[in-house]
Amino acid sequence: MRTHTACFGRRSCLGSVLLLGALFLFLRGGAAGDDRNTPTPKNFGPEIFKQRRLALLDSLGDGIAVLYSRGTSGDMGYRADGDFWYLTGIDDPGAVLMLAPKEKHREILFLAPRDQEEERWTGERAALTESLKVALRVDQVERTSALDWWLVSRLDRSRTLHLISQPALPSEEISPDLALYNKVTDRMPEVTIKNSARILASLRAHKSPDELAALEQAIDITFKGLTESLQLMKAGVTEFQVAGRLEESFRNQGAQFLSFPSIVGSGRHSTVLHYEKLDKDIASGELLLVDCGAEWNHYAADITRTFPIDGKFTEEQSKIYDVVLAAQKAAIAAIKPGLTMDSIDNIARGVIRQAGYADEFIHGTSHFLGVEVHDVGDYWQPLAPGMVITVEPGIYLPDEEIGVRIEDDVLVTQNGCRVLSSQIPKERADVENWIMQQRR
Ligand SMILES: [Mn+2]
Repeated sequence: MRTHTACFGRRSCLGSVLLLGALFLFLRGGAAGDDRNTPTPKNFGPEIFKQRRLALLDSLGDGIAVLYSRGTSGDMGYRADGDFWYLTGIDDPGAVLMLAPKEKHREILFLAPRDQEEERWTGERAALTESLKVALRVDQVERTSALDWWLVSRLDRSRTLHLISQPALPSEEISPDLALYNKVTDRMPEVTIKNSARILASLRAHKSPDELAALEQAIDITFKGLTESLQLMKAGVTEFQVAGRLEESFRNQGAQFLSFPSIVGSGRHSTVLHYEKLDKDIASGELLLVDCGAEWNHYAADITRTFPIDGKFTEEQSKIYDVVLAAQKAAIAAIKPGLTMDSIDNIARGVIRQAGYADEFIHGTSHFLGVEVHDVGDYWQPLAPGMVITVEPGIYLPDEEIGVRIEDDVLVTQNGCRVLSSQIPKERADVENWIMQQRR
């Protein structure tokens, strides 16, 4: 599953977040917002990314790894993909990282060439200077035009090319690192390609305290956004208006990006899993399902709550809600190191099956969460402390226009787990109170 990172706002012309911008944040060690409601951004300093690269270098042992920034350009500029951002912390289009554990220059960052015409639109790009090298904590910075030379001259000594990005599916386009490796092995048959993607995935799956703090901030912003959107959530309002209030709140709190496009579905739409049209007027008596998440410093929250539009769940809605909540709680209660994603799913599914709704729970219970909303991680390996997953069972009854999903973000700890989103009400009475308080 790929993450789709949505963003706010509109920008009419070329949008590239410049390396200079990223450096600026590095050097300031976190920019303070001037709005009193804005939590102080805690952007990671370059040392955190350095440590991640060192951990990867240690695990690779020898050989060479090349990683391309495979981000997306949107309204808010260029955003690196999860792997590249995790290792470098920079959002710079065209950047390439080379890691070579046994070489003198173990970490080289290649940046796209400068273009004076382009820079008049998008701003000045960094020059290759000693201070840039120091600011990025790498051994060398080069232009991408030098990549061939650095690679070939090193392949004389190290004959292994490590694939560290997640392999693409057969139907997807081949990744640029593997495309490069294939060209190399066509020309240098003595070189071999080794799949080392699990190493990076495993590093990313184990969250450090800094990462957990960012994730908790993202969750808290999401909670406040939901609270604010409740003020607007009533019959006659259109789904996209609720989404608008929600996302405006995220942005006012300093979250520039969404974890994914918000899902705000009322009535029958509450039963559509990835409902994105949001064009329906919300009617009295309906349920409203909101699945959303703010992103904070590249970490994505992912929360779902289901609300009764009139402020009180009907008897029928309550019946379904209670089954989903019981399933979610049973799954969370079981989470501890050693358990697999599959067994968590079985526990939630068991509760729903017993209530007679086995066929109405039509998706999986959990996914990994982190830099991407569907984060990397091994779905068949036992869970370990530091991993963060979602728990999100649901029941969908289109004919009754009842869709209920309840989703929390959960950290696996030494002895069990901790719900990172425990401040967000989910007991039926608490949800009703939450709505009532916002509508006073
Ligand atoms: Mn989710």
